[in-house]
Amino acid sequence: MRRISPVLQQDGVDPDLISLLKTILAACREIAFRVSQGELAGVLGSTLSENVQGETQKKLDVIANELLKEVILETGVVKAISSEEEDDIVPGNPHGRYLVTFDPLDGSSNTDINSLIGTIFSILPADPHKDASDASQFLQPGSAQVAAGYVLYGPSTMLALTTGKGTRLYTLDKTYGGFLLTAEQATIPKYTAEFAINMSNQRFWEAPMKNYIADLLKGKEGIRGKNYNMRWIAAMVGDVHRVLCRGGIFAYPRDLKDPSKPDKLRLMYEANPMSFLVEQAGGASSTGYQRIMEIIPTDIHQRVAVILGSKHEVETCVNYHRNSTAPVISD
Ligand code: AFP
Repeated sequence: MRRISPVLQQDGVDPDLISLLKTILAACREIAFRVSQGELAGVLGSTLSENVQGETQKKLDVIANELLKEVILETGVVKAISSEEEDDIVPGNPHGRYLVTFDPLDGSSNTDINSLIGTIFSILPADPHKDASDASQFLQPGSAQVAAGYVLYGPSTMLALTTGKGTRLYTLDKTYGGFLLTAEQATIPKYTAEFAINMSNQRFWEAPMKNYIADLLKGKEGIRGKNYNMRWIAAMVGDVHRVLCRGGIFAYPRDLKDPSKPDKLRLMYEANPMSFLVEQAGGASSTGYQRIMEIIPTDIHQRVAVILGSKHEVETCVNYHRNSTAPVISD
């Protein structure tokens, strides 16, 4: 089985980017170890602080954030980082060629129940004309990403990675200490009969999503003509991993439960990197109204509605958004 460096070299990836990715993965291996120690390492439970998103920080959120921040800034190739757990961007080397955004621990509420969590990261090119402390340098569309990935801390620790030449899956070999290539090309099937959505928000969704899910629930007897199954891990990283492995549609749509916060997932830390991985695996990703990777961000902590996964299913859901009264099913 092949290690990461030769695979990336074969793809013609910039050596500085390869060494940056390896540094991020070294931090993730450390996070994987702390996660596996659980209560023994005293890392479970919450801190007394909140992050900029107004969410209570878990101890592991803080540990993972500090680990990643420190090693990424030490590489010397990074001009600045932006983390879900930091209020502001953190400047690095003024001459660095890359910007890194990350969610250090996605699904952190799962830590207390020993369930799936992960680290999501995205790498953007740095603009040589902007100052390292200028947050506007991060406001690039997802289509500008040069690499994106996640490390899933599950029964085995897995990496999904893209540099724009397909999405590959790697598994951490704890005996050797590195990630080994275990799926040359993740391929999301075009068709699916599985959806992932938090159904408890149903009454707060917009009409197109209500209509789309209502039609899925009608099963064989309804307009979709087949029975659908449902899954919900409450960690996007786990739900997207399932989609990469066997297809499906994952959605966190806009809802009016808290009108001051209609969208939940973060564009730069979650939606963009996951959209890049999903599109590179043959899937699709949209807000319902726009391809996610085409959104020009206006704020580093911006949130968006997310619908991603099997192409036909995402396109069908988008069609409901185009015409909320007459559902259109693409073939
Ligand atoms: P945390 O990282 O704050 O735990 O949030 C995880 C998440 O943003 C995303 O990974 C899940 O899909 C979603 O929240 C789960 O949300 P619900 O609480 O609605 O299940």
